[in-house]
Amino acid sequence: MRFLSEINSPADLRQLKVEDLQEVADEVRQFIIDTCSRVGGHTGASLGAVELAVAMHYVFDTPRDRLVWDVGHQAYAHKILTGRRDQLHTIKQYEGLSGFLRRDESEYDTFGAGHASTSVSAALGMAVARDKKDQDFHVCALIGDSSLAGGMAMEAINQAGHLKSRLIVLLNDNEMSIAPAVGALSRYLNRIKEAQSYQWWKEEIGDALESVPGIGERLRRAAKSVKDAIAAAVLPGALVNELGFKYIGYVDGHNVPMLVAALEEAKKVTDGPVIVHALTTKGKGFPNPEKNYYAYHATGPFDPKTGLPYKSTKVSPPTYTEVFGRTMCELMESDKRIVALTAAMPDGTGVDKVLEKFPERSFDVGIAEQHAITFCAGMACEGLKPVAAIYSTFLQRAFDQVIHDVCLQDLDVTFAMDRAGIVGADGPTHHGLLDIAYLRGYPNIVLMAPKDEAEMRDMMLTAIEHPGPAAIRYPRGNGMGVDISQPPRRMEIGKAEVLGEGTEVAILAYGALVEPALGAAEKLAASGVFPTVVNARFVKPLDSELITELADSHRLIVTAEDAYLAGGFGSAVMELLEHKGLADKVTVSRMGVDDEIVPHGDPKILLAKYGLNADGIYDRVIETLNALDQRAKGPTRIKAVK
Ligand SMILES: Cc1ncc(C[n+]2csc(CCOP(=O)(O)OP(=O)(O)O)c2C)c(N)n1
Repeated sequence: MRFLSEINSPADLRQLKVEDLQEVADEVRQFIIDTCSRVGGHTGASLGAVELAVAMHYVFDTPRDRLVWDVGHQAYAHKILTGRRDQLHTIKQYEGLSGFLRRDESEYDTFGAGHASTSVSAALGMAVARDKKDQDFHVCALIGDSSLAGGMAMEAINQAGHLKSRLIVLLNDNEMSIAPAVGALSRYLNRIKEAQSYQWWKEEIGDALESVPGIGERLRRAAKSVKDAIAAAVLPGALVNELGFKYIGYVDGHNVPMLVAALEEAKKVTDGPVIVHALTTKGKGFPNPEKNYYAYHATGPFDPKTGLPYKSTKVSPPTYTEVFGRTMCELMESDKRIVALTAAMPDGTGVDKVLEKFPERSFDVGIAEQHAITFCAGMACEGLKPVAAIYSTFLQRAFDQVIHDVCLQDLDVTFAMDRAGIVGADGPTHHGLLDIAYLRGYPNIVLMAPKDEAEMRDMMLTAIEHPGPAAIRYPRGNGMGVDISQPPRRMEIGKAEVLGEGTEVAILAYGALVEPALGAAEKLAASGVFPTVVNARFVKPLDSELITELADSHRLIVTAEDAYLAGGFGSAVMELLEHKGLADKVTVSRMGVDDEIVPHGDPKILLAKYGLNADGIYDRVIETLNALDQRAKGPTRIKAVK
């Protein structure tokens, strides 16, 4: 590494000559490949943005100038250039670097990210604050073409044009989301690329860009004439015209000198927002001859020479996501009213299989969770049965649409919330810990969580056949390996399942916590405690008859969930007991995630940290029983086995 080993901050980068920057980018790219081949990560997304990161840190006086990255998954080069090179191998691991951006990780991470389409709003806020405080620095938002189509980004563009704030938006256009980009905006960007007049501009001006000085003026003139030409010819009412943005582009997003020249021009625009349109290739330089940018977006460890993933010999049960896709296909076969939705996560949710099999009855709406839900509501008004497969964390975006557009009108929409619970490496922006709390407060929604993949199939049928709103939450990763060959069966809504009858203690587990509860029960038996174990299945409606009986016949109820305790399943049980006047009759001990932000890392480590495994439940039962005995002034009866 001729340059990179000496670059410990962007200030070091800025000492170099423009001619050297392409080599710096090559070294950064190689560093990402070497590191991600060992530890995995958002490899392809980051490889596509290497030159953008180099050019931005060269042109802007970071951290004084503010760079705001959208999502942050593509920012590995930014991390490398901002003093985190030697920690990159810890990325996404417990106590290592975050896979996204965090203000508390670096002063160069001006805005925390993980969810898409936030950068332009945040950057506009910074630009407005700068102007109000009479300060003078640049603000540049970097956003991908798919994130630009997200509702928030569009709203921000709208306001930026209106305010005429000095703001730079660098568009990283690779025609990809995680899957190929969808939507009219994507088509619109393609039209810019295809515009004849623009090709002329590119040829005419492209070469000149590399020869300093004097580029700036020509580029600006050219950009203006191109803007006018495109606006007149192909872009009625679009971004560069009606919305008040200046347009510079398009630029080869892998040519650092060209990017530097374009960003230098953008810096000179003082009377309003400007968009620099860079064309990039996702996965640029990934060492796999098979061009599969979709697969490169994020990778596990791979062979750095061939780019091929290291194959695991372990045979694992199908993931919940796979079971969802397969079951949707079965159910859609027999009920023509069912339609499937994803918001830019076809493979992540299993809707990719449905899109293949039923292209007319399934939709990828892009990064547009809010629209997705109201779109579902509209279809439900006309008698269809939409199933929206959206990660628990991303459905947070559409909270009001779930309530106002679906639940309030009692519409028949099913929410399939993948990645519920602690997701692991993606961390705090992606944990699905809130869905119980944010959905449980509404009167008419049915909420459920399966103990395994067979029960998930039954729940899918149950939710879809239920004529109102219903939601299923299920975890990231593999199922339990149970038999799923039987057709799904309809379940009785609000009925829990008693898995083992015992005395004194009842463990009520929700969804993914059922298995650890059974593990804890086995361990407790060895200590002479024989708990009743219940698979709660539903948090709304709760099985109030069973829980009332348990409160009557047991001394302690332990609830377990992989969610925030506040407003969660355990809270629902306590509310029920209070409502029934049984709050004093039985002690309730709730297990879940307490009032703190859960970091990123291996789910096993994180679940253990919060006691959400068999050992943790075992410990809680023993501790609470002993505390109850002590309170009753009896001797400590049970010694914990370690
Ligand atoms: C609100 C939200 N929905 C979905 C995602 C999942 N997601 C992460 S990156 C990504 C694709 C982003 O595409 P683009 O903005 O074009 O950037 P690229 O990865 O192509 O560089 C998606 C859908 C997210 N992070 N946030």
